Amino acid sequence: MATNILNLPEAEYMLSGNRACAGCSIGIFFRLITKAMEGKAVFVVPASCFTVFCGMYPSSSVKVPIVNSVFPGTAACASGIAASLERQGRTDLTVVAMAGDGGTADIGIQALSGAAERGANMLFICYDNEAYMNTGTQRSGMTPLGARTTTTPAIGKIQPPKDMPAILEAHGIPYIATASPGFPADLYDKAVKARNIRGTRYMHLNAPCPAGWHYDAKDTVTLAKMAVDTGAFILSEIEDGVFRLTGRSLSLAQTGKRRPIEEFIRPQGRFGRASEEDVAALQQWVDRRWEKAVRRHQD
Ligand SMILES: Cc1ncc(C[n+]2csc(CCOP(=O)(O)OP(=O)(O)O)c2C)c(N)n1
Ligand code: SF4
Ligand SMILES: [Mg+2]
Repeated sequence: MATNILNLPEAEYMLSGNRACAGCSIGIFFRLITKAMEGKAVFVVPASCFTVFCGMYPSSSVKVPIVNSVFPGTAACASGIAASLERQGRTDLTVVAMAGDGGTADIGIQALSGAAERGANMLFICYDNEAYMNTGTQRSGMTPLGARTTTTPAIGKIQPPKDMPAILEAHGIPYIATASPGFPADLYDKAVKARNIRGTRYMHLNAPCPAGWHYDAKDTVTLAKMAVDTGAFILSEIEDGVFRLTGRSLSLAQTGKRRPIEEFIRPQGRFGRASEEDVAALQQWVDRRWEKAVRRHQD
């Protein structure tokens, strides 16, 4: 039976009450990922909103072990834990490094690259809320073109974000996936698949953030869906080097019913000063990536 939100496992690994802002997407995908792991995982987490979400010892909002690592060393710490568990024959446990975009694409990138090159047996998940949110919304290497942050306050960021899945693909790892909290079954299925593969696996999650993107907390899922419907975020997998579109992105490629980027950015205050030209530049960037992804899927 295909996975849908009604037949997800019922066991919960999150407790009620955590320190995230109202409407934060972290709780949505962490809940799905822990269900996919059946709670049999050790999480390694650097400084980020996710650390705050989990709480400070001795209180916690989660039922799985969390190791807090130094900011640049998440993948190195996870590799060491994976090697130690392997030595002890604990093949039942998955090591999941989970970092923000700053902790993945900027500050954590050398440790991640080293671990991927060594083939460390771990799942690295980047939840991408597109800025350094925990410290007050500073620009990161993943902040999109035109988005205002506290360090790009006037006209917004003038560079497009890095392509992290492409960077990981260049390491030749066996599994890479992108996923969104707006499409929970797709996210859950990819986490299950990643769990069952050996070596370094990478997932990149779109992570809407009401506090930093400046939208109403009730609209997180709507915005997550809109990111995919406009092609600003593309759902895909790269398995043993073979790229394919998945879920909603695949059906959009088949129907040609992708929405204009304006519908995704207008509800967000961070794009509040975007001019017609800025919107056109962003649309062009989205179109180029979309067309490349559709061509790759068809190859
Ligand atoms: C080496 C180091 N530099 C800076 C910080 C301060 N710091 C803590 S959390 C954070 C932001 C993290 O951003 P990101 O990884 O995107 O996660 P998010 O907060 O957005 O969830 C920063 C800069 C730190 N703890 N350690
Ligand atoms: S700042 Fe954003 S990512 Fe961080 S807890 Fe608040 S809503 Fe979540
Ligand atoms: Mg971030």
